[in-house]
Amino acid sequence: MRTLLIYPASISDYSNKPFYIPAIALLSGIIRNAGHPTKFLQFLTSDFEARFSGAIHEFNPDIIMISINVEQVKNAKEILSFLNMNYPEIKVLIGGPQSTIAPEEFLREFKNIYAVVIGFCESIINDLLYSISIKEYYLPINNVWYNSKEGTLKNNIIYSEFEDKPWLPDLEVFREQIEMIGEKEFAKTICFVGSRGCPFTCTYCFESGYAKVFNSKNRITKYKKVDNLILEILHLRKQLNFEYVNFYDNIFGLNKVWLREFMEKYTKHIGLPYMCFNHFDCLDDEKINLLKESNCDTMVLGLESGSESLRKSILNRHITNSRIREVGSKIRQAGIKLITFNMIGLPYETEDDIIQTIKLNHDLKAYPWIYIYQPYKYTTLFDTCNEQGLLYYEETEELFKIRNPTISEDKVKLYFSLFRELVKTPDAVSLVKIRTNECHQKRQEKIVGNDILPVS
Ligand code: B12
Ligand code: SF4
Repeated sequence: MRTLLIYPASISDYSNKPFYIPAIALLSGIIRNAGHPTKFLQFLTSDFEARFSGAIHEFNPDIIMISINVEQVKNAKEILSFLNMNYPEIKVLIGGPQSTIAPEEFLREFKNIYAVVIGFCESIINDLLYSISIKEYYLPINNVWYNSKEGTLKNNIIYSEFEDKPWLPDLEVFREQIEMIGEKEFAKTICFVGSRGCPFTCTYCFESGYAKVFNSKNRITKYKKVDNLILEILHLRKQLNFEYVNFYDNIFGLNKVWLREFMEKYTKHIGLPYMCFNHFDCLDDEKINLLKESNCDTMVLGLESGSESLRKSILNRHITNSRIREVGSKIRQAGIKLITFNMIGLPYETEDDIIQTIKLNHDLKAYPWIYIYQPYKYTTLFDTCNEQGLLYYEETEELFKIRNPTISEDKVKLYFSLFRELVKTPDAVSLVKIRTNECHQKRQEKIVGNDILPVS
């Protein structure tokens, strides 16, 4: 089963450089371990046809696997159309965050897709390869939906546990990419996950959509055995001399018992400095100490908005600003660098809300990552914006955007471009702030279910 693995270009590619992709490393590791050859193509631009045809002729794959996230949909769909036209005989399998949230959209649009894997793939890939090798194409495998002549064949969807054994990532599959940018550069993006899932359902995040896909009751955070995580890191370290580790769990070390064991074993066997994502509401003194002692040097935390009421009513994030300040100062005292995720241009956001976000970042002495809110289909906030008539489709960018009744798009763009400078010198806000009546529209609130949502 010769398998060609594809990572399509992203529409907002920021780096234009190849990087380590954990899902590809994992897939290739599983497939090679079962004795099948793999090859990987990462497209950095949408201009893929010549390279793709060349790779197909040279490698002659039986199966093509495409990993898709939301920013890659446009390019993934171009690739799927191209395959449909030119190589309809090759089995195409898709997976990743976007095919998990929208499996039917892909299966409906592209009849050449053989199957979609919904969620995590570790325990599935070998069964699928086996079913293809014995030409029993529609075996009932959890989390796999097939395209068949009779329509979509759906199997059960479960939020699977990590398996007891380690699945070792394959680095060899990135050989071309490593040669392109050099080992030192490639080593900077090495990353791992120790858990998956999230106990929260922030409205703008895909976790709010996954709660529907997986049935929220079963969506409890799952943890990898610490020993297996350590084995994975050691396995890659033998092949590549990376000096820094990135942990990509949604909330790293959410479970304190797991974090204690991690601290002990990571310190003993690895010890490299690392960054992780975390959550202001999930950190206490002991956890911050455990993170520091295990050599965490940077934490990335979602602040999103400095306006407590907006955070609560629009984003379903219930933490207070005083708690954020308290936790932020403990992180700083521990000597850990603090990076925050921030969004502006949120539905019903006012200029004053943006200024609160700037000031809170300043007080936290955080380095802010700033984004303009992008409503993503299949999230709860997208549905709310849609119901309230705020959405429009921007043809040129092929994206949904919001028409905000409380602030203009130009003003949001202005704050976006000045955001980092204003966090450094928030007094300069008064120079930027041009008072118009648009920013004083008062937000009213009503309660819908458990969430408090705004009325226009
Ligand atoms: C790290 C990260 C980033 C990093 C990326 C760094 C990098 N170089 O890769 C940064 C911060 C830059 C980033 C940016 C963005 N991200 Co991000 N990010 C993540 C995060 C935290 C980890 C991703 C990861 O590597 N996971 C570990 C791997 C092993 O898991 P995985 O990729 O999901 O793969 C598993 C399965 O999906 C499946 N699988 C994957 N591919 C395939 C393919 C096949 C064929 C099969 C069978 C199975 C399969 O198998 C794997 C193992 O079980 C996730 C959330 C999370 N914890 O997963 C969000 C996440 C992927 N990001 C998300 C988003 C929305 C974004 C942004 C669009 C945000 C923004 N507005 O700018 C950008 C887009 C960037 C881009 N250019 O594409 C969403 C994507 C949702 C979606 N529907 O696609 C996620 C899920 C967060 C969320 N809950 O909303 N992100
Ligand atoms: S805490 Fe983070 S990962 Fe969890 S739902 Fe909120 S934004 Fe998503």
